[in-house]
Amino acid sequence: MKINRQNSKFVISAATPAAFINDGKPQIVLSGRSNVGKSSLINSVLSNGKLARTSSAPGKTVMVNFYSVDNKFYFVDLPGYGYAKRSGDQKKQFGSLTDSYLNKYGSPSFVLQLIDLKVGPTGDDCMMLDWLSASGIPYAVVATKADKLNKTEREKNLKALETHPLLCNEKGENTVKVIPFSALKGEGKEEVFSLVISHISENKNAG
Ligand SMILES: Nc1nc2c(ncn2[C@@H]2O[C@H](COP(=O)(O)OP(=O)(O)OP(=O)(O)O)[C@@H](O)[C@H]2O)c(=O)[nH]1
Ligand SMILES: [Mg+2]
Repeated sequence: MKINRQNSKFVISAATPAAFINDGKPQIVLSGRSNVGKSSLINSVLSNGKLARTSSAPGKTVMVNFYSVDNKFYFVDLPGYGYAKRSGDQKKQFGSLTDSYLNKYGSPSFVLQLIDLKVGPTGDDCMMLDWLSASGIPYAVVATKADKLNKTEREKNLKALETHPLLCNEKGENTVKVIPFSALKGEGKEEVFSLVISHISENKNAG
């Protein structure tokens, strides 16, 4: 499938489930804690530095943002979880918006679950991984900010992630793809894009 990444645009910031897009086109979802690099991944993979708003202050993405890629699929940027400075009410609101999208009113086709390679999976990340494995939605893990680690740390943390019980079967064999990624260096962006395209193409054939 030929996709022109240059032809991508922001479509809508959904603050309520009524504003979610449900037009049958595949929706590739970015999930992960605040500041893990979800918006940066969208910009990097689409080679469009300004498309998704990023910030060193966590909690930038507070609504469900839809980006159309060449009119063929959407990137869906979910609000990050685990941001302590939000008020209780805000946390509930963001949590419920994400919950509405994933569980009820959204149309997730494929989830890219982002985990900071240096930090490793947090409690919230594990909850998401647990939920994903039960959801039936296909997903992969993207290990972000790989540029922050030296070679030894990187190998060690990648291995720990790939052998994490939530990413393995009962035999301890890895079952969920883990892609090392750096928005800063551009590492992994073609692999992530290929994965997205192959998912979309497969579904086209199936449907
Ligand atoms: N070193 C490094 N920094 C990165 C990378 N990706 C993102 N960052 C930085 O991490 C910070 C957060 O990035 P965002 O892309 O805004 O993170 P987010 O997951 O969208 O955050 P929320 O919108 O708050 O949920 C920014 O300061 C980015 O510049 C990376 O690959 N390497
Ligand atoms: Mg963001």
